[in-house]
Order: sequence, then structure tokens, then C-alpha cells
Amino acid sequence: MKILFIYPPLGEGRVKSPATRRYFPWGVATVMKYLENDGHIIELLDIYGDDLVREEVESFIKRIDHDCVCISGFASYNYAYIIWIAELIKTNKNIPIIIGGIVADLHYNLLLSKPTIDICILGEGELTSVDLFRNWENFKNVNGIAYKNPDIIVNPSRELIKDLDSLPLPNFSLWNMDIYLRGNLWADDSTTRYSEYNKMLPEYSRLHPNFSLFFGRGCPYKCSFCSRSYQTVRFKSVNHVIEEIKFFQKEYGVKAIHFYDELVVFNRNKTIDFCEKIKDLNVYWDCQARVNTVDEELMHIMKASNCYSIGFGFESGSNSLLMAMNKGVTREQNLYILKIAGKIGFHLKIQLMAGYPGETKNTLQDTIDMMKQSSFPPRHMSWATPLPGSELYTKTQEIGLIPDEEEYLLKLAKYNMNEIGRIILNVSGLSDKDMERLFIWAHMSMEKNFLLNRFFTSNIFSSDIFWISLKRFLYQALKWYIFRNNKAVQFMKVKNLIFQHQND
Ligand code: B12
Ligand code: SF4
Repeated sequence: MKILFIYPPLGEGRVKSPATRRYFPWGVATVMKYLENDGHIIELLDIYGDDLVREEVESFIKRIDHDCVCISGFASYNYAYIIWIAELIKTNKNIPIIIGGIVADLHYNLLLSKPTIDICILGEGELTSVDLFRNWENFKNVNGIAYKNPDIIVNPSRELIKDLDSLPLPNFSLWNMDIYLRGNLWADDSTTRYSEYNKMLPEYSRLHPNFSLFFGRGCPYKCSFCSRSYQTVRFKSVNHVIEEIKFFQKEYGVKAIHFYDELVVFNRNKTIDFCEKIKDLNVYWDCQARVNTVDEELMHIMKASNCYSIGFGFESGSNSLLMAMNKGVTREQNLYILKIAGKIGFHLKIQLMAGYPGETKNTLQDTIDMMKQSSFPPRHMSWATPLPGSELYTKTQEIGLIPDEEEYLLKLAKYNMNEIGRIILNVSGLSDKDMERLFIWAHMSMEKNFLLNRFFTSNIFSSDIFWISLKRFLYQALKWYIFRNNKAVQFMKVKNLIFQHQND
């Protein structure tokens, strides 16, 4: 069969922005490779990677001559775009449309209620898609799919792939590797625009080209705000990952690797084994971790193996909120990480969340106080947004705050996690206005503390830190002033117009 795969953008799709960073979509790329190995002709329209605008997509779709189209939906945020493109395809050519990815998993009922969408692949797609195409004439016994006949039928689920080392490398020639190899990783965002922190990082040129990799699938934790796709945890072996890195070094001259799952440091012994082996490769790497899976000794070992940055979801400085989130860590554990990172000189990327149910000025104050101990400003503080598939989402639905799933998904497409005036749903229990005020106040307080901290600890006038911090602070203050005068939404619209090309 000649199959067209489509990888859509998140949300509404972007205006052209060559500066945007991209993460390689391993999941769908591996599915494509399985089908290719099974004898199919696979082509790709990578709207996300190539940053195509809708007119370009329309002109491409008019020319398709495929037997079938497979669309991947990385998150619920893709829903609106997928509906749009499915309609576009069916209007031009009446061929079967298959949806896979998390959006299919979570929203197959809605997707299949559309006349344009024929089949949804639920869960891992590699074995299921091969099985589906092998039984194309009669797929009613294919596990792991949902389809219409004419009602929606959901087949039994399929077992997960046990051995992740058995996954073949994707066919990279189908993807625009120039784009995926030039990611900014975590070496260039709000926390590293301070030259002092940049000093902790390798020179920019020594991190390029780089690539994103993953160590495992699934997560054993149960944070209530998170929409986990796999309950069980599986890892690639350390040796396998090392071989993959060697491949990218040899083929693409990769100098840095970004692990985008949280499992690299899940198992201490495995992490140490990995650090010992990656040390010899002369490649930089960064990853995400949980504060309960890292300690001082491990951070030393990681740093010595060229790990240049770790991302942590601290979420909050309030123990009561951390408990409500079922985060499984405490404020004290967050503080411990800040302390040892300061001691070792380890670069951290801290993510925070504001507006979780029960958030108040006091809980946000706890977060602000916790961040006072940090020599880094947070990477992001995002709105607590109920993600389909999460416990928070189910509870929000139960109390009637999401009366219509589709309407919510259409709103999500417009979502921007950091932007005031674009909040999708306020679940904090406070009024929108109060929560928005607190959000800005918390941002400003953290900036102020950071600025004061720098003021007293560095030779401010000889470095750019003071001036960058001051600029950031004034920016927050301006936002605050405008918001107080109820002009926040208009302000953000203007700001978006000015800065949209710098989106990351
Ligand atoms: C890595 C990752 C990222 C990476 C990007 C990865 C990428 N481009 O592919 C980064 C860090 C960029 C990222 C960002 C975000 N992410 Co994220 N991310 C993940 C994570 C941890 C792993 C995804 C992954 O690679 N999984 C492993 C692969 C193998 O699975 P997969 O991609 O789903 O693919 C398999 C199947 O779905 C299926 N399949 C997929 N496509 C297709 C297509 C067809 C046709 C078929 C047949 C099958 C098929 O087969 C694949 C192989 O088995 C997931 C959590 C998770 N466990 O899934 C969250 C997750 C997907 N992210 C999530 C979110 C919310 C986001 C953000 C929107 C967060 C934010 N607030 O901004 C941002 C988006 C920012 C942006 N501009 O891109 C949510 C989505 C929840 C939801 N209901 O929408 C998840 C589930 C995590 C969570 N916290 O709940 N993310
Ligand atoms: S937030 Fe991270 S640790 Fe928590 S359940 Fe999700 S993936 Fe796991």
C-alpha cells in the first residue's frame, strides 16, 4: 500500500518560524519504519517539523495519490487540527483515514463520530498497524483498534512491546533532519539567558548538532495532573542507548543528546552504568528527573559524565499542594536539590505550576520562598490545565467544569501555558481575576528576588546579569500595571504579534 503519514503541529499551527525548536517524534517514526519493513511505501507530510502554514498543507493535500492516510496526534492539543485536516483530505480524495497517538487513545469516541475518520489506533502503534494492514480486508479481529461498523467498536487492547531494544531505528531520510538536529535543547531558554549560568554550560557550538532520544516508555508515578499513556515502565538497555548515540555521532556528528523522557535516572545503578559508558563518548547530554531519584553523589557522577543540565518539575513549594497533586515528593526534597545543585554548580531547569485546586496566595508564597533558595529563575511557571487522561481532568469533569469535551479540546488548541489572558480553565477555586493577579504577582516576586539575589552576590555593573534581570523585572512590572488596568488581554495580543516569530 502507498501510505501517507501526517505529523501535525500542536494547537492551531504556527506561522512560519525557522527559529522554532523541534523534538524528533520517535513514536510515529518507529511505526512508519515497521510498515516500511512490512513492504509498504511510506511518505510523510511533516507539518510540525517543516512549519507549514495551512495554505501549503492545502496545496499538498490536493496532489495526494495515496491509498490511505495515517495521522499522528501527539497530544489532545492536536485534536482541532486533525479534524480540520481530515476534512480537507476527504474533500479532495475519499480514502481511509487512520488516527494514532495519544489523541486517538484519549478521544477515539469523538474522532470516530466524525464522518471523515475511519479507524483509531489505541496505544502502541507498531504491531497494531502492521496487523491492521495485513488484515485490511477484514480487520475486525485486529487488537488495539477502534472503528465504525456503523457504531463505534473497540477491540481488545494489544500487549505492549516488551523489548524496547528490538525497535528499529526510524528511516531518517523521510524526515528533515537538519531541523531536528539543530534543537536548542535546554541550553537556550529563560534560565540560561543569564551569562553567569551560561558559564556552567558548554559553549553553544559544542552542543550542535544535537538530537533527542528516549530511554524508556511509561512512568510508574501517578501525578494527578499528568496524562500518562503507559502504566507499565519499560527501558532500553544501557548498551543499546550507547550504540544509538554512537550511531548519531557517526552519521550526523551529534555533539549533544537530549533525553526527553524521565526514565534515565529512574534506576540509580542503571544511571551510574550509563554515566560510566557515555563518559567515553565525549558527548554532552541533558535529561529530566524527579527530585526523589537524584542525590548529591549521583549528580556529581552525572556532571562528570558531561550531563550539563537536569530538568525538574518542582511544581510547588507547598507541601499541601504537592500532596494534593500526588507528586510523591515534598518541598524539603525540592530544597535539597536546590542546595546540592548550588554546591556542585549544576545547571537546573525548574518547572512550576500555578493554579492547582487549592492554590492561594499563601501556597504561592511558599513557592516564591522556595525559589529564593535557587540561584536560577524558574524555567516556566505554567497554568494548571486539566489534561485529558489525567486525574485532574476526570475530577474537573465530575464537578461539571468541563461540560463538553469537544468544546474543551477546541479551546486547548488555542492554549498557551504561560500567557495571561489565554487561560483555558481556571481550576484553582479562586476567581479568574484573582488567580491571574496572583500569577503575575508570583512571577514578579520571583524576578524581584532573583534580581536582589544577583545584586548582592555579583559584581553587577560589570556583568550583563543585572541589566537582563532588570529588563525582565520591568517587563513583568509593565504586565502587572497593564493587567491592573484590565488591559492584559489586549497587551498579550500585541505582544504575541511582536514576538510570535520567536515562539519555542
Ligand atoms: C517526549 C514528550 C514531549 C516532547 C516532544 C515529543 C515529540 N515531539 O514527539 C516535548 C518535551 C517537546 C513535549 C512537549 C509537550 N508535551 Co509532552 N510528552 C512527551 C512524553 C513524555 C513522551 C512522548 C513519547 O515520545 N512517547 C513515546 C512514544 C513511543 O509514544 P507516542 O509518541 O505516543 O507514539 C506511540 C503511539 O502513540 C502510537 N502512535 C503515535 N502516532 C501514531 C500514528 C499512527 C498513524 C499510528 C498507527 C500510531 C501512532 O504509536 C507510537 C509508538 O508506539 C509524553 C508522555 C508519554 N508517556 O507519552 C508527554 C505528553 C505527550 N506531553 C504532553 C503535553 C501536554 C505536552 C505539552 C503540550 C506541554 C505543555 N504544557 O506545553 C508540550 C508541547 C510543547 C510543544 N510545543 O511541542 C502530554 C499530553 C497530554 C494530553 N492529553 O494532551 C503528555 C501525555 C504528558 C503529560 N504530562 O500528560 N512533550
Ligand atoms: S508528571 Fe512525570 S513523574 Fe509524574 S506521572 Fe507524569 S511523567 Fe510520571
